[in-house]
Amino acid sequence: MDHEADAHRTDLMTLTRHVLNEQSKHPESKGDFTILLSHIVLGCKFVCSAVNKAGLAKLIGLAGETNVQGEDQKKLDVLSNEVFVNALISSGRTCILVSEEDEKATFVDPSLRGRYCVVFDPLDGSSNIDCGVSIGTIFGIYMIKDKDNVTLDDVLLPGKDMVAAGYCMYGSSCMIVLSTGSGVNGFTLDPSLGEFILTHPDIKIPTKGKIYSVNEGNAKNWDGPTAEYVNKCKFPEDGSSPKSLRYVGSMVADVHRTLLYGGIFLYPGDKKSPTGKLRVLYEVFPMSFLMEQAGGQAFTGKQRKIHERSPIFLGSYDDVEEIKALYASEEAKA
Ligand code: FDP
Repeated sequence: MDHEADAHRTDLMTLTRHVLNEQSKHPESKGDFTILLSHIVLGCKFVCSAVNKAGLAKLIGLAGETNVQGEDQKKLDVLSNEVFVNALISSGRTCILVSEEDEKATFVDPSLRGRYCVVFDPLDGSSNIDCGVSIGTIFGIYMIKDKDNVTLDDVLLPGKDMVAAGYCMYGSSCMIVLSTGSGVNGFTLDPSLGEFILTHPDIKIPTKGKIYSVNEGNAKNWDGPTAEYVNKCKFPEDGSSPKSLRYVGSMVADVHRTLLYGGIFLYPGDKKSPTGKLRVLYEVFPMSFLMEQAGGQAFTGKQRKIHERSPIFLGSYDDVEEIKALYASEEAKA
């Protein structure tokens, strides 16, 4: 009998225990962040259960509405948004919420206000819902100084000002990947316990990877540096092996694989959509925060409106360095 492995199995590091441990390093902390996070975790568990039952519960299909991005809303998108908004407000720790599904930011009633602003995409990758492919929730958290005087500017801040960011992936297993600004940790839901257990401590992305991830169907509209970079992935000039292409089409799944295996994820701007597709506040910034915390890097635009989009290139440090150099030399020529 492997007693060491057994001891490991009986001393479970749950997400809450992990965050409480972190909290104890800050004696001034009152536990507000831990409470906020436990409400986010509740939202993730609810959505995970709804995603798993979607076929059975007839949740698949359109809800008959169009969201602020002009996309058809799925029933699960609507449900997930409601669950997260309610969970975040009832935590009593939030003051402004920005959700992909709501046109306007939600200012929490002063009686329920706390010091955190949460920006989130409750169910990202919705075109993959109906075929059972991995989807996820993405979130970023800012902290404000004065909860009694809040304006939209309190969430229109650079991604580096986030105090935490993470995502929950609803895939073959349900996983939360979280950074509170000192590294990245991954927690897998044990359905029998209903708890997220630390399974991927201190995730570090490999410095260079063998995979590139991009929607190649948009190639005819790409700009020079993106086209050149992808060409180099396929036909390397230095004698190395070509990179493999993997593209799920769910940002959470593509970023998760990039984080664990290394490589690069690209959603560039192009002639048709100069600012790309992915949203700055609740897709680009949180994922960039996680990448940087894991030792990788991200290269983004700087838009500052709540539903603004931006090109994004993120992943292994060396791979992102290469595409940055191509854009820098293009800029130098201009
Ligand atoms: P979806 O449209 O399915 O919601 O942000 C939306 C997103 O998915 C990302 O999750 C994904 O990375 C990207 O769009 C996929 O876009 P393309 O279909 O244009 O490749």
